[in-house]
Amino acid sequence: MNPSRCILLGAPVQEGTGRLGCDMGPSAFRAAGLAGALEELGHAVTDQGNLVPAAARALCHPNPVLKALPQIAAWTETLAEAAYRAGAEGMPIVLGGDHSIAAGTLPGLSRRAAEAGRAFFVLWLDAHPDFHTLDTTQSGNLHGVPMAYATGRPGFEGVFPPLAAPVDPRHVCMMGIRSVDPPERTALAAAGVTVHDMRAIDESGVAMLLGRFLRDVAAADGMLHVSFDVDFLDPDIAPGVGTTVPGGATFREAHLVMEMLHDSGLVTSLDLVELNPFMDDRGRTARLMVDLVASLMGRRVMDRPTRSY
Ligand code: HAR
Ligand code: MN
Ligand code: MN
Ligand code: MN
Repeated sequence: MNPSRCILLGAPVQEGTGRLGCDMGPSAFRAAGLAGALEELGHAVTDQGNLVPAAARALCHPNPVLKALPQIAAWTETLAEAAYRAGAEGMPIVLGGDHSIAAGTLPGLSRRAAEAGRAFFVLWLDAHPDFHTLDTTQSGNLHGVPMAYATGRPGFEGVFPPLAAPVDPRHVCMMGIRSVDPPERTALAAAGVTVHDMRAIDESGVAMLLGRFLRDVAAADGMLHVSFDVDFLDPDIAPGVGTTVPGGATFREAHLVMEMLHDSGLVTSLDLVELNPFMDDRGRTARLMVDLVASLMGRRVMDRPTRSY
């Protein structure tokens, strides 16, 4: 990967979860030295600070459990526009905030790709597929819906902004999945999303599964967005997250994913989401996330010939 211009965008969103604390995520990424780590690797960094959401307007929906719908809809609009603009200036790195921010970043960046005439691919690193619609969510936490919205599943009309360029679900690869609700499971299969659950990782290893996806992205000359939810990682190494699910990616599995992404040269944008500094152990999770981003952006143990996938 050539030196990039990294555009840091803070998205202090916490209303998409059932608990407080993710609004401190952008500060924790900064305190853990994200910008310095990128600069050390030769990248130029512009930190645009934290975004401020558009004014929320009253919204009604028949599902009574939905939480903070007006606030998340307002953030979605703001984030889509900000990600779209940043995509013209360099590589957007969006610092969440909970995963509801992907309801803004994915549409903004897929619109950017569509205007460039490029296919848009998403690598979704998460314990959860976040594939609920506003009608199927039982928790009402809107960090559980962004992928359903961004791929154009019905039921978001009149609530979230219309999609300029829905993400093709067949261009989405999920890894690390280990907590799926029944309506999500059915819908993922019907939509043709590639889901590598933890069992698939156990059986085949991340290198084989990711290599296959990266070859597809390269063959289509696609743009690749990585949406990295902290709970992709095993909670033993990454406790700073609200929704811990046992049996996640190990330290080396996660670094290998990042190292392969770097070598592919395909990544054009990144979300870092669900970091909850209130749950963290003296900044340990924030520092691990910064180290993983460094691997994605070119930090390596030994020089080696660049591999293409
Ligand atoms: N599927 C569950 C729900 O909808 C849990 C969603 C949890 N989401 C995140 N992001 N932590 O991946 O409530
Ligand atoms: Mn998520
Ligand atoms: Mn998750
Ligand atoms: Mn295609």
